[in-house]
Amino acid sequence: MSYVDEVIKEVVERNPGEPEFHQAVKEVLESIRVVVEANEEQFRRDALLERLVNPERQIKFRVPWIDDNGNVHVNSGYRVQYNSAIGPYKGGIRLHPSVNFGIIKFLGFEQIFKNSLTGLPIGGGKGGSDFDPKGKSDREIMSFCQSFMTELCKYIGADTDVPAGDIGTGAREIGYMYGQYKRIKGVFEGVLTGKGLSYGGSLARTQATGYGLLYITDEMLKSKGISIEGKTVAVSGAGNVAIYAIEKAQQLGAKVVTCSDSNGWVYDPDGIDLAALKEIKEVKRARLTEYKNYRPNSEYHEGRGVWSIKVDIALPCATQNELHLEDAKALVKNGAIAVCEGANMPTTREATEYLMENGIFFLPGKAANAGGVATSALEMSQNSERLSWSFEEVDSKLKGIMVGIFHNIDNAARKYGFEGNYVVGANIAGFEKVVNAMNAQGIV
Ligand code: NDP
Ligand code: 2IT
Repeated sequence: MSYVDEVIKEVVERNPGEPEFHQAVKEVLESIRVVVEANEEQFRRDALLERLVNPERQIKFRVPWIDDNGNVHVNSGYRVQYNSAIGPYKGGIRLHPSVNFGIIKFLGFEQIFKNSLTGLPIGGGKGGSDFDPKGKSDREIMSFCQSFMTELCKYIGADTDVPAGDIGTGAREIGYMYGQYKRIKGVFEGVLTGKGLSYGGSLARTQATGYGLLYITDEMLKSKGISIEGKTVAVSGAGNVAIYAIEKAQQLGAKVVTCSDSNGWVYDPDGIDLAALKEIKEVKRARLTEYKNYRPNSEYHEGRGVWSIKVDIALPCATQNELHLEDAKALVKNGAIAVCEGANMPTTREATEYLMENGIFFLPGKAANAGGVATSALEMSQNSERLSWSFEEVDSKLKGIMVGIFHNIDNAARKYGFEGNYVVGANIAGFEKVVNAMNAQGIV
């Protein structure tokens, strides 16, 4: 059995019941097979792949908190410090009832290669809790966040591990967590990113993932001689990534006709009304059923279906495994040209293969959504020098990074004979820097 297959087998056997983690490891290791085979003797000797797939450290802790009626609840908190070869652990905190070690490990593993692709000095990590923020009052959110940070603060720091937002964690949660960290540790340092602008946050971090997704999509299309202007776009999700993906797509002259949340989806043939969407989601924290009150011509559908609309470009921006084989078939049938992942691993393996086999340009999340963490790294730089850069400065750096990522993964794919396969290109390009650093630092 080849070294890659041996390690995949071991990961599946040793991590039972964690299908998302298996999926992420399989995709990466199979993509880098050509590099591993060229160095098989040395990699085996140094157990390079075993060290890559086993997190440096994983922490699970109890999070007790009190609701508004005085009832005590206990959730689980997680932090996986995956790989620090190229910098301090960096990655978001997900608050969602589905969170378990398998989910956090899949996200942390992806984060290693994504962070490497940014070209900035950040290692890979991820954290979260099975706490469900939906329907909770501000005070309950604060109670949870303070308890979560009371334990997490023992393991993080500006030079060791720097968490940020992800599903269920936005500016409000980061604020409460930051306040508690500062109170316990007594230091004002850049220990979290995605902070508010008045206490060390970076301009453009809120927009960064969505904007970055459009910058790299635009660059990829340009490389094929295609303009994004006038194209029709389907977006899934209605959170941080989706909203700012829609905003930048509209600024670039595209028409976005869908968005979704976990209950249903909206089709607005005239183009999504972004001000209405922001008010529903960012101000009222309400459901998408409200969208019709603002736009009587739009349709609201319960359940799945966002990929059934005829569009040129699909941007999945909600969650993992949300774009299935049947969705890929519908997109191909409807003449789509590109699928670019704003979320982490939103496209199933079978759907990804079907899309690429049918000539769809496919940008994987670890390249396409890297703008968020890249801008987090820029926030860390600003915190270190105790300065704040202008929106234009951060945004132009973000754009440069996304354009750079596209050419880096495009070149890596070509170099190894997989021209146009950006999954292979992203995994190899991300891996090469990490492996180089791991080799230089010895068996640790
Ligand atoms: P938000 O919490 O702001 O929004 C998530 C959106 O996705 C909501 O509309 C939510 O609907 C929907 N959603 C979440 N879980 C599910 C589910 N199981 N089924 C259907 N819909 C779901 O999160 P973000 O926008 O920050 O994150 C979205 C994706 O982007 C995630 O995969 C995240 O890991 C990834 N990402 C985020 C970055 C960031 O900077 N925030 C950076 C890079 C990637 P509902 O409200 O009903 O739950
Ligand atoms: O998946 C991701 O890259 C994020 N949730 C952002 C992580 C970060 O540290 O900004």
